[in-house]
Amino acid sequence: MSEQMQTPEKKPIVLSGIQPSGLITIGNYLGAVKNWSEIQEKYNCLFMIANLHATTVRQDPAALRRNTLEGYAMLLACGIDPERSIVFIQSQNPHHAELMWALNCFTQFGELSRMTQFKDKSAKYSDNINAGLFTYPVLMAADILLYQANLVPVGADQNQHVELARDIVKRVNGIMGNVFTEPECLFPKAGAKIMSLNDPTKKMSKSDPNPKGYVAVLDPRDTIIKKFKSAVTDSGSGIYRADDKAGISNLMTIYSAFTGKTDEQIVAEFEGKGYGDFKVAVGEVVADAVAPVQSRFNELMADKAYLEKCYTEGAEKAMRISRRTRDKVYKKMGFTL
Ligand code: ATP
Ligand code: LTN
Repeated sequence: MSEQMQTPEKKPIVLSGIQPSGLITIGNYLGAVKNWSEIQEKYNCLFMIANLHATTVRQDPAALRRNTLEGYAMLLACGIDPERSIVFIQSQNPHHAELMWALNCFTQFGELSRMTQFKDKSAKYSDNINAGLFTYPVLMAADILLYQANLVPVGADQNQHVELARDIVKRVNGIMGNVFTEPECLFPKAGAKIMSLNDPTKKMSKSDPNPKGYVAVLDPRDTIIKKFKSAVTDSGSGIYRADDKAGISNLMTIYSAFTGKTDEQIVAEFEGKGYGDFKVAVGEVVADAVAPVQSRFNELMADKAYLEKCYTEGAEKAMRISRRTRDKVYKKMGFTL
């Protein structure tokens, strides 16, 4: 545990973030945000809207501003409590970009070239392979290391980025002495990787241009059920998990994550039933689970002054902690402060 964060109780420090690159999906919810709200008692938590990360892909500024506010409201609607956790918007704390510059100088070109997300996104956005897309993991390392986070609750797709942050810590600590805490991933028990509904070999992604691939937490009930009904599955029958049943396996993961039922219980429940029955059941369970989140979200969006107060205070609290790390590193590097 770092001696740098003076908190009332010495609980481990948690930091995570989500990009405002679209509407939060049930993949983000199960892989990350639901878990965040559940661990607030146990840890000293910081959660942020990673809007700097979002611009590695071209964004419309008005849409980014709206998605940032909606993303923030969504974190609170999902149960993150701004009194217990520090909830802030990344661009409101300049220390992130400042520490990133220092860490850039301790990160190798070869390491960044190996990042799967960089390879995927540069294939997907081949007309805009910008330097930000390449150094994205360095900014993510800065996010984590600024707060001396011990744990980073993310979906499985972010493991490689957290591993890189650990490598940066070892390198910098080796050169400058003990400046950073080495972080570890914290994966949810169920739902660390939810796949797309129209291609179960691909991860569900909120920036998927085809909205049939994802279910947004804010999708209306009938849209949710319709999307599950048209989810791509194989031509076989029977509800059970198997390698050649990626679609059904993904639906089982979703059903299990929302109901807490095990695979055996699900198999028994749907014995003798068809894919159609199962898809409707999954849709209903998901729609029921997100309904209270949707109403809380609508209440929050109707009170912009409250949201502004929360994110302004969140940024102040975040900066009070991150300034210590930024100053320490800048001094050690020989930068005049
Ligand atoms: P984008 O489509 O813009 O890349 P995304 O949907 O992948 O966005 P992020 O903002 O990159 O979402 O991720 C936020 C959090 O959600 C991360 O912790 C990530 O691991 C988790 N996450 C994203 N997609 C999934 C998924 N399909 N299953 C489980 N967790 C996920
Ligand atoms: N890259 C992450 C979002 C993110 C993040 C972070 C997660 C940005 N900064 C710091 C954990 C810790 C993603 O989910 N794609």
